[in-house]
Amino acid sequence: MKDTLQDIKIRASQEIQEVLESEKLKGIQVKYLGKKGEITRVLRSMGSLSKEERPVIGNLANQVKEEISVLIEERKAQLARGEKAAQWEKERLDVTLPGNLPFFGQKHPLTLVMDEIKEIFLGMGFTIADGPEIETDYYNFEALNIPKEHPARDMQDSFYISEEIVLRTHTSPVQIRTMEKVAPEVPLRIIAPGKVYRRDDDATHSPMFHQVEGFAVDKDISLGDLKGTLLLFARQMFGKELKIRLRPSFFPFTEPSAEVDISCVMCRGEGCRVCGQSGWLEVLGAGMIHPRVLEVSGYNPEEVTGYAFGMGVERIAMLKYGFDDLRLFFSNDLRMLSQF
Ligand code: 2NM
Repeated sequence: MKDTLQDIKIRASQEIQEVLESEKLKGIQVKYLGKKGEITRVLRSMGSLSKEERPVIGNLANQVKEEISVLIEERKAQLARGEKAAQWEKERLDVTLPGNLPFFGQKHPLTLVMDEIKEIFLGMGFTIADGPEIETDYYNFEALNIPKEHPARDMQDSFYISEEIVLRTHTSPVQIRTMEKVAPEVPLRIIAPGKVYRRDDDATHSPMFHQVEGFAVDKDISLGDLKGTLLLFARQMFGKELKIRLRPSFFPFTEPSAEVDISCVMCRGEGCRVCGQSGWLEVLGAGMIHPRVLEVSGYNPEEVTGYAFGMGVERIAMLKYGFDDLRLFFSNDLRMLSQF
């Protein structure tokens, strides 16, 4: 029996060492130490032993049982350490790896041009103002000296919400609202960028488009101030060498009024397809603010004067980026958008 116990001890310790998964240790424990295990079987068969041998074999059996138990516990702990390490290795987080860069998108070309225009005027001391896109007839037309019979007031040309409420057709109402708030304080230098709405829809007209209008009010503001300001703007926007010219025109809210041309950005004034061989591109409308507009806004036209100008952002962007169809700006085509 001694030999049997020795043999059990040797086989058990060998099996325990060879086991690679802690799960399988349970099977070994049952096989040797369980109720029907090998040690138990030896203890049960001790009836055949002599009185003297019984305690000797009993002690030895308990000793072997204890030893196997200890070996199992040790091996269990050893395997658990290894399994934990393997788990950690599998889930290891390497914080030095480069991250996954998310898709950021980029600014729309109209936003880029709008930002650039704002930046230029901010640099010249202008402040940015905004106002509602849904306007009253008064701010959109009446205060701007646009008479009842003017074609802009026709349902064919403007989007009406009701008889008195209209989608603004220009950002000029922002200028009126600003003057009303500030008058009679001077000087005043404001630009009003934003969306405007007109009932037009073709390759060069969209029912929604963007404008930046600006104005200055002070004592002794002259047409020369206007021309100098617009020349500085045009040169920062399109190039140092360029020239501008003012041609007589008409707007109800300015007197005198002018169309402002810049020398062609494609041919530098030589004449080409873009400028229709004239060497000039029309990019702005401008003029001296009509005395009646100053008056309804709270200024005394005997004491102060002002200039005002307005430009279509889409037109500027088309010239800057060489677009020939304005609908490209609004078609959400990533082949175009991803180039900016
Ligand atoms: C233009 C052309 C000329 C303009 C006038 C005013 C106001 F409110 F001060 F009278 N704001 N903007 C103006 C003048 C706009 O756009 C082509």
